[in-house]
Amino acid sequence: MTMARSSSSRPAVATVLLLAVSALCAALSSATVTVNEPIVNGLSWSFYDASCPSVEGIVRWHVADALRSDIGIAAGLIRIFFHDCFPQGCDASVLLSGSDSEQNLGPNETLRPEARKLIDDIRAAVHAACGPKVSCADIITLATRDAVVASGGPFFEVPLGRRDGLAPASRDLVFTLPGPDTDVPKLLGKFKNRSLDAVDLVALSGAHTVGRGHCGSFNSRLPPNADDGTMVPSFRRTLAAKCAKDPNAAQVLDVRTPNAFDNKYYFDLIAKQGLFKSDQGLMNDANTNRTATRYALNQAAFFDQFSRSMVKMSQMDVLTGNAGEVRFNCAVPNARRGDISSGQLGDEGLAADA
Ligand code: HEM
Ligand SMILES: *[C@@H]1O[C@H](CO)[C@@H](O)[C@H](O)[C@H]1NC(C)=O
Ligand SMILES: *[C@@H]1O[C@H](CO)[C@@H](O)[C@H](O)[C@H]1NC(C)=O
Ligand SMILES: CC(=O)N[C@H]1CO[C@H](CO)[C@@H](O)[C@@H]1O
Repeated sequence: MTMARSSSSRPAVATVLLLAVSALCAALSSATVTVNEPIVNGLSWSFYDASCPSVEGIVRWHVADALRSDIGIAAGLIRIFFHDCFPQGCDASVLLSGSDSEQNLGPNETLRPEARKLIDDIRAAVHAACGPKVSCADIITLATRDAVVASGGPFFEVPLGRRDGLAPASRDLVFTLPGPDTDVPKLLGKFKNRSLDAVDLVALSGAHTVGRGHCGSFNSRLPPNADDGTMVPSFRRTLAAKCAKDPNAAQVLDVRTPNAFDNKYYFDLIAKQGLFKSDQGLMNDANTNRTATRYALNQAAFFDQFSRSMVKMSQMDVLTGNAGEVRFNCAVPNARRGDISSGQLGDEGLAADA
């Protein structure tokens, strides 16, 4: 009896332990995606190992701290990354202020100022620790990755070594960004023009699992004569009432889990609760609907492709080596720093050098 018990309970304990350990490993490893694609010349997986080994820790700490008081900043960072990279490459040009700023152009309007400020605050902390070695473009990239992780999404390494652009993107380039009413054939064309394919489009659109949109971005779908059957009636009614009451109202992009980085966005699409035409369209086009359905059924597949597509996008038209510069203030090209009042200078990098 005793023998039988001990011989059966030992393996039982071992089995339970093993299951617990493997469940833990699965939980940890399912959220870590290894992207081993070749990277572009000039970027490196270990770029700051010697010149600023603390950079990743500093960025992670600041992102976690900011998200504790406002989870919406995660969405703000992720969108800034897209709006930086897509028009003219990941060069932090989206952060530049001034009369020719990208921020003065249509797609700009609702980039969150809190997220922009966080990026420059992180820049100040990193420059204080290492001197002005780390570019604003790399800080956007790292902070975006960390925002994805902090919201429940996958961890993936990002190659580093980007340099900051000297000037904002032109109006024409900023307007290569897709709008919320863009149909899927046009979306595919715009993405293809940036070397992103249909799978990248479906996976990257999954970033709309966090954040918000404003009535102006989806009200073209709401009038009765615009009802094309692609939005479930109860959702239409809710949105129409909301925007009638306040035309500047905000609506979460993912009605199921608005602040969690997960695959529920694709459930929304299956339920005809995608907010933008560009979202819902993915479920109705033969080039994208199988992939979108697959991500609804398999979060790990979504996380895997999202990580790959983000690493791909993070390398678009990057400036490396001696091209561009490392900005002392993410909002101002170094050459223009003398022209503006000293009150606007974010000089911590210089102070750290002195
Ligand atoms: C596929 C084409 C895309 C279109 C048409 C699109 C369009 C939009 C629009 C219109 C908004 C809301 C703006 C507003 O009304 O305030 C928005 C928000 C957002 N977009 Fe996209 N987007 C696209 C792709 C992406 C990609 C690739 C990413 C990142 C990988 C992204 C990340 C976000 C995030 C996180 C938000 C929420 C921002 C916040 O809450 O502050 N989007 N997008
Ligand atoms: C394609 O990209 C180039 C630059 O990369 C840009 O000048 C052009 O306007 C883009 N075309 C479209 C249709 O987005
Ligand atoms: C995808 O869309 C095509 C064309 O609209 C349709 O025939 C097909 O049934 C859809 N497939 C899925 C999995 O939704
Ligand atoms: C905040 C901001 O800069 N908004 C501007 C965005 O772009 C439109 C026109 O494209 C301007 O009217 C806004 O002032």
